[in-house]
Amino acid sequence: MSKIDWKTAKTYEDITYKKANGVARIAFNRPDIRNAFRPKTTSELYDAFYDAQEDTSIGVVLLSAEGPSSKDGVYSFCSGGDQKARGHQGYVGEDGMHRLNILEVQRLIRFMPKVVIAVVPGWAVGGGHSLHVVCDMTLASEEHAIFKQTDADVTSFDGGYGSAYLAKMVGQKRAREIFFLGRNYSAKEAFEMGMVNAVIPHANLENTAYEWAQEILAKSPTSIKMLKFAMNLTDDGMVGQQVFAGEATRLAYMTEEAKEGRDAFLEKRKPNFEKKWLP
Ligand code: S0N
Repeated sequence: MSKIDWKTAKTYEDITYKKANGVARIAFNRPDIRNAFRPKTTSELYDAFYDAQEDTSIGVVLLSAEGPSSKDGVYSFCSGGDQKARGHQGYVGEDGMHRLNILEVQRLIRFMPKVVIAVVPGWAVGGGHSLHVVCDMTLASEEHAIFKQTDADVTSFDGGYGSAYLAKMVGQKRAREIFFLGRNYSAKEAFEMGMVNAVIPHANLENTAYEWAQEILAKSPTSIKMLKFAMNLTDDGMVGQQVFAGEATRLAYMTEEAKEGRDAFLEKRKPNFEKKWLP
């Protein structure tokens, strides 16, 4: 495959953000501290993901990471919350406020009408592990990806998608093992557990993710969106129903009935729906 023609979409301090041929690539860029996130990082992530959601030319988002570390050559995806940015009430932003906004990033990934693929070149740890869990799919470096949950080591734990949804993915016993023991798992072990879609030789990781994205982009956008929301629905309760039903309403808006309902109101007359009660 020829080199991907990534174009910088916006410049940030803690992440990089690029686009090419319908694909957005958002990448952590703090490799010397294993791509840990501070409140600034999560604000930037939210901004970039929101841009990708709103950009109608984008159908797939890759969440990845720059690296390796300039200090020791180690690759990482993300090591979760920056422990140096942690105060008494949580992670402290530059404005001195304590913020928990990685959960807003998780919700944007979960509810955006586009496919998000975690591209894991190295360590996926703590809140970084939870992020890969909440993405629609995960591709992992055969040589360098390591999956690990340290939430219970540092008393900074994800009781939402990171744990409870992981249990639906890999099973209750495995999820409890991952969180209660905090061991390292290779890409192959993560694949066998069902939390990784494919294990890819490191040199081909990014190109493979881009190829997967191109395959998805060839599908019907409405089908992909409705399928994502349908698969989310049963785990997301009333919010899942709201997101799915919103799209049903959008489809209903496109019918003759909807046009008639709107026009009748505006023209102050009774609507004529032609009584077509389809089976
Ligand atoms: C990633 C690990 C396993 C890598 O080990 P390795 O290769 O031996 O490297 P180290 O020598 O340990 O690290 C290299 C340098 O990187 C720094 N560093 C690494 N991780 C972090 C980090 N998370 N924060 C700050 N610095 C980090 C090291 O200090 C070292 O720096 P130097 O060279 O200067 O010594 C290993 O590093 C590791 O275990 N890291 C910690 C992982 C961790 O515990 N993360 C936090 C887990 N919790 C969360 O992420 C919660 C997320 C969250 O925010 C949240 C979730 C749910 C609800 C609310 C919230 C919320 O917002 O609060």
